[in-house]
Amino acid sequence: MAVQRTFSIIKPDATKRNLTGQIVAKFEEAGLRVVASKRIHLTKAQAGQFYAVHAERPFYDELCEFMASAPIVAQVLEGEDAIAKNREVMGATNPADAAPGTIRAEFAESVGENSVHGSDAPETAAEEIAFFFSGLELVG
Ligand code: 3AN
Repeated sequence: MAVQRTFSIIKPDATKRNLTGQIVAKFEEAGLRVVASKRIHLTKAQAGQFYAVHAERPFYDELCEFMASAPIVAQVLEGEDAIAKNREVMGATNPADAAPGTIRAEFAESVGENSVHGSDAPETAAEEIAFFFSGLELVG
């Protein structure tokens, strides 16, 4: 399996509870390296643009409101099989279903406020990285 890059967000529920370091430690323990990172406070419109793929879902408005409710930490993670590895470390979307030791099992508050986002495929990883980071920020 080749070295890949994936995109990650540490969500508002986690930044508010000062869990950024503990979540980054989970990535690093899994062999993922943070090659770009920025803490930003999205507007609701920016959150809506990022999650446009979910625009028809019933939770879309709530999701955009939540993502704009406090700062997030947007990151690019690099490693062997990084996309799948990150999804594994994150755990299932609903923390009630997340495997023990995963980020969502340990930290997520609900299916909506679930502490982290991670790209689900190489195409979305490339799009999501480009949404948040310019070429100059990706020399890592
Ligand atoms: P994942 O983030 O695990 O890939 P998706 O892509 O199905 O999950 O959902 C994107 C985001 O939408 C989730 N991380 C979560 O914050 C939110 N979400 C998903 N399902 C629900 C739901 N039933 N109610 C509220 N928010 C949800």
